[in-house]
Amino acid sequence: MAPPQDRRLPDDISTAIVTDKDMGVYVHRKQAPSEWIYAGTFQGEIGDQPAKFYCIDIDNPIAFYSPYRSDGPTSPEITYILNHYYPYVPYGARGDELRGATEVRGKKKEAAAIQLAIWYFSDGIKINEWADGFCFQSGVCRPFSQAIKQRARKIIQDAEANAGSTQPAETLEIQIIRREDTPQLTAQFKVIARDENGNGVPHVTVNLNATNGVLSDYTAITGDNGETPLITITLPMDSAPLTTTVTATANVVIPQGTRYVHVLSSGGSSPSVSPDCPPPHEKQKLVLATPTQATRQDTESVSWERDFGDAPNGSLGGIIYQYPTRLGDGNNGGARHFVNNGIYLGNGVDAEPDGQPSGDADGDDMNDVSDEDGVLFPPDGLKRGQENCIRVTASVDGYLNAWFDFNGDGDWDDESEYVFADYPLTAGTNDLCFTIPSSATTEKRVYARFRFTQDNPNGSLSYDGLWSNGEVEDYWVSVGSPTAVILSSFSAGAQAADPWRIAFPALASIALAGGIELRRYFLPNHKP
Ligand SMILES: [Ca+2]
Ligand SMILES: [Ca+2]
Ligand SMILES: [Ca+2]
Ligand SMILES: [Ca+2]
Repeated sequence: MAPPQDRRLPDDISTAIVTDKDMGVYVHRKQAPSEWIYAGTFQGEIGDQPAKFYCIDIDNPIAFYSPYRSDGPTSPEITYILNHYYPYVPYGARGDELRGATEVRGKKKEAAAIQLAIWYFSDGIKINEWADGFCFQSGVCRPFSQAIKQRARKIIQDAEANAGSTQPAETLEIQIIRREDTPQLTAQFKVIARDENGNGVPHVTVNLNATNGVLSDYTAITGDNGETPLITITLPMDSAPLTTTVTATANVVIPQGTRYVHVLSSGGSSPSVSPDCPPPHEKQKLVLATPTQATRQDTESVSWERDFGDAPNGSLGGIIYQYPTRLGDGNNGGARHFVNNGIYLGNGVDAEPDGQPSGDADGDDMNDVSDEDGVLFPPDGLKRGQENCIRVTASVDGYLNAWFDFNGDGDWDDESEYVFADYPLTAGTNDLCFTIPSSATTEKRVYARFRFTQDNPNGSLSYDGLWSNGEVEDYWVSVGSPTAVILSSFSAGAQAADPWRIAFPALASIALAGGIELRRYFLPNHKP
C-alpha cells in the first residue's frame, strides 16, 4: 500500500486573492427586491494557484485584488457541500442521483444553487426567502427558476443528512486476486480506496496504467465497499519480461473548506471592490477556499514466473511417457507453480519459461539453479512390497502431493500411484513413509512428481496444471526387491504378548519353516 500522498496544498495557503466573479446569477431576497446579489463562484488564487470561492458572508461584498487570510475550517455541512458539489458540474456529468429532469441545467444555475445552499448554512437564509427571479451577469433577467431553489433544497438535504459521514480516500491499494497463464498471461486485481480509518471510500475514480500488457479498464470507480470491480491485465504468452507493474492513481478531493477573512491594510490603498457592492468592511469575513485536490497512488508488480517439472514426455526406450511437463502437454498443461514468497522444496526454486522434460528428470536441475533438491531417498534404494521412508525438506509449512509411476507405464494414473494427497509438511525436514506395492516394476525407472504448495489444495491439485505458489520437483528412482534373508537360527523366549518378535536387519522374503507363521512385520527403527 502506498503511503499517504502530500495533499498538494499550495505553498502559501494562508492568503487568498479574489480577482473576479466566475460562474453564477444575480438573485435577490423577497424583502429587498432592489438588492441584487451575485450567487455563484468567484475566481482567484490561493498562494499562486488558481482557486474558486463561494461567499459565506452575504452581508458584506467581496473585495477584489485584496488579500484574505485563512480563518479556520468551515462547518461540516459546508465542507460536505465543497466536497461533493464544488465548484459545479455541468448537468449530467456526475451521474448524480440527486439530479432529475426538473433540476437545473447549466453551470451558472448549478453554481447559484450551491451558493444558496451555502448561504443557508453560513447565514441562515432559507430558500423560500429568495425571490422568484434572477439575472445573468450579462444583465439579462429571467424569472427565478424554481429549479434552482429546488436544487438548492436537495443540496441542503443531502448535506444535513450526510455531512461528516464521508472521509476522503487517504490510500489506494492494488490487490492481486488471481493469476492465470493460459491461454494468455492474465491477472485479475481490484483497487481499494480507504480513508484514514481504513474504511472503504466509495465513488473514487481510479485511473490505471501498466508498464506491460493490456488492461480491461483504464478507469474504474470504487463501489460502496471502497473496491473497484475486478480488472484484468493481459499479456501475451511469450511476453518478455514476464512481469508488469500496474499503477492506480486517483485524484481525490480533500473535503476541507477554509474560511477566509478579508484583511484591510492600515493606511494602504483602498482595495477595489465589486461595483455592485459597497466598499469592504473592516470586519468583513468572506469566502470559502477551495477544497484541495490530492493524488493517491499505489503500484503493484505482477509476475508470471513459474517453476515447471522435468519428467519425460515422449518416447524413450520403447516406453511412451505421458507425464504433463510442458505448458502444451495434456489437457491442463504441465505441472507449474508461480514462484513467489519463498515457498519451495529443498533450498530453492527457480523459474523457467516452460517445462524441461528429460529422461533423467533433471532438465530443471540442469537449467540455471539446481533447484530440484527437496527429496532425499534411502541410500539403499526403495523396496517394493514394504514400507519405505523419504525425507522431504520444505521452506515453509505447507502441503505435499506426490505421485509415483510404480508400474512404469508412463503415467501417474494407476492404482496406488497417488502416494501423498495434501499431506501436511512443516518447515524443515519431514520424514514420510509409504508402502510401495509389491507389483511395482523393478525393471523400469519409476518417475515421481512432488508438488509443494503453501495453501491446502483440498483435493484440487493434480499432477498437471497450474498452482498459485510452490514448486514441482520430478525424480526418477529404482525400485528393488526386498533383500532375501535366510533365518538360520534365532532364539526367542516365551512372552506374554503375542506375537513373538524377531528383528531382521532388512525385510525379506522369509523362508518360514517348522510351523512358524509371519503375522506382522516392521522395519528397524519404525513402530509396528
Ligand atoms: Ca521444478
Ligand atoms: Ca525450476
Ligand atoms: Ca527445490
Ligand atoms: Ca502408471
